[in-house]
Amino acid sequence: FDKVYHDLCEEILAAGREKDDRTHTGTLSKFGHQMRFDLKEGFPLLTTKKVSFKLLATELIWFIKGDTNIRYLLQYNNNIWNEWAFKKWVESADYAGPDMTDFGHRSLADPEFNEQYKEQLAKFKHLVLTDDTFMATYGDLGNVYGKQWRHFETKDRVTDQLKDVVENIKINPSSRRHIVSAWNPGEIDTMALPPCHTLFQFYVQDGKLSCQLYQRSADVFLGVPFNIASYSLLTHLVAKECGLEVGEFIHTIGDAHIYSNHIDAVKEQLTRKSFAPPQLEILTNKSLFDMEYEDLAINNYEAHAAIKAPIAV
Ligand code: THF
Repeated sequence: FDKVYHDLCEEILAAGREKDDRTHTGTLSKFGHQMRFDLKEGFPLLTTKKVSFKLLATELIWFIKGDTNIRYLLQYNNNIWNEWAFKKWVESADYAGPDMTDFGHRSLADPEFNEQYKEQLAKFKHLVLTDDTFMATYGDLGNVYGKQWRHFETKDRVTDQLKDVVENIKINPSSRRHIVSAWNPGEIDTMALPPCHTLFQFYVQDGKLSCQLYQRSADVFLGVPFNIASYSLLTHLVAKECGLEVGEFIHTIGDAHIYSNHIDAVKEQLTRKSFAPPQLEILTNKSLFDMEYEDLAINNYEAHAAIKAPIAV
């Protein structure tokens, strides 16, 4: 599994083109790439750096619940969506603290500012966790994944795409329409961040469920290891719900990029030798829709140390 990922990194390092981006961090980028992971061979959690199963599993369960508020994530000490909620807060009229404009870049460049930023972020997290009114307004990321998967709004109806797709896999497995789209053109401007993993499709053959994701934009060092494991976990959960075995996870990417400040980290990772992949264990017979993090376990996960790198905001 690691090799498939390393090949993508190597291709981008060797042939990626320099490209400016929304965050003005600078990237090396390749357009159009596909990776395949046979889920019968184990669970694709990378072993050449430690990837936190807890963080990606709690994020996936948060999507499945249809939740878009970061309070749930914070309750699991999961901070991966903080920056986007924090940005809405510090840009709002209710915010009265020190100026946080461009906090992503400034916190890296200016140690004194970084202290202020950490203090404001800690206050923000505390409010989201303890103040229900504050949480409802500023903990919410808008119409992001959870909303679109479970309550996709069109002119005169609301569609529970995930429930429908699960029902349809059971009733008509050979259908070519097992699709969930997070891309809702009418609501893009109401999201903290337009969805990076845009659309996914399930496919059933020989009693095995496969899943293909189309991801429009992929942060190869920080995001992609999460995305691979997250959609593989989703495939396992949906397969179990539908009484199927798992097949493949196919990851198709549009703009696959390595941020300029991740290049050394990627090179370090590429020198490492992989271990055998771990296994996923689902500890319950609960429905997919009632699943909690505590119902999942990763066994025999042997991995090299985590590698820290800054997130581009
Ligand atoms: N924005 C950017 N620039 N990259 C992304 O990957 C990304 N996401 C989500 C939304 N916006 C994005 C958020 N997902 C980490 C991992 C996934 C994220 C955000 C951050 C991250 O920093 N991971 C660290 C560990 C962090 C920790 O321990 O708290 C890591 O080393 O893996 C892609 O969907």
